[in-house]
Amino acid sequence: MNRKNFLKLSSLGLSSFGINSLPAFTQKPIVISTWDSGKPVNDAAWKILGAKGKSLDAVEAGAMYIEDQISCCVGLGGYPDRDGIVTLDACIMDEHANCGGVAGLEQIKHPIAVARKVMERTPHVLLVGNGAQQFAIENGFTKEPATLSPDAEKNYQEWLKTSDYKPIINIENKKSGHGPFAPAFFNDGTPNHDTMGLIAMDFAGDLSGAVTTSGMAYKIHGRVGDSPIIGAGLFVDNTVGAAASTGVGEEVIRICGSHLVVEFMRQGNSPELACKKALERIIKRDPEKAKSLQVAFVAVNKKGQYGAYALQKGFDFCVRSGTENKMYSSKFLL
Ligand code: SD4
Repeated sequence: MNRKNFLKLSSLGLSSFGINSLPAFTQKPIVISTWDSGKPVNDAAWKILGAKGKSLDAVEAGAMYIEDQISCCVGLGGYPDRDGIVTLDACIMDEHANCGGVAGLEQIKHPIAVARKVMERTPHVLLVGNGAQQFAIENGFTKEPATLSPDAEKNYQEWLKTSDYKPIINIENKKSGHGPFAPAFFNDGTPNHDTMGLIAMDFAGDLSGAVTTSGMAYKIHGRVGDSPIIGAGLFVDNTVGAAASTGVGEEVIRICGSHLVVEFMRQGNSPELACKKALERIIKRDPEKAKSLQVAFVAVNKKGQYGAYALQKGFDFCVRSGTENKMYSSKFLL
């Protein structure tokens, strides 16, 4: 940015490297996370990034932070499937394209940490169901009771009255009372979203990402969304950038969403434009259907430029770097 432009921005009170701007230097470290619940998640990741730690450790720490919030819809406090069982999905990926995931994992508090163990201790990428649980226990994780959080129990009982599976736009979002999707924040201030995706670049310039979720509430038992699937819910290419998704996972899987966002960045698009172009694929396939659902992406490139886009209004994301610690409302298409 030249001096004239810098002065122009300053006189408008705008940051020279806020949202959508392109810093001339590489902005690192940096962490970007989905939804308004991302702020404390970023803070947890920042403890590692700010101390020159690795992005892989940072994204795992951020995901574990939210999995620990038992009254939150990520992790064991999340909403159950239609049989009343909480099944968790997670994945993690580092700068070497090492990756691991778990799907349909029951009664284990930290699916993201199990995903990392799958990455580090097995020749595989994805473990599911009983096998994933058995692997977790063999690797030192404790089997937790199969009880629902009070909020999940209350909402599940309510849902059983109609047993209607109808994801609502921004389901995770805003104070809808009950139904599949409870308030954005509980009375004690605990955030309530059912998916946390975060992507980070560390001091060394290495990218990693993590996603953890209880998945769509009241799904069919055994249903797996985009979140634990590398290329759908998360993708990292250390030469290009990283992306993560949230929203109706089936639509993300159909377009290999996060991989597609990274490929659009590889073609020279900004992170924001890359997210937008991926969403346009969803709209193009079925414009009518797209009107009734939410999908959103966050992305970061190797310069630390970041961006996000959503199908619908109401998606927020959080950014923490050496120069900012903020929540932004994403642009949207429909
Ligand atoms: C899923 N993508 O299981 C997740 C749900 C989600 O915010 O992101 N909700 O399909």
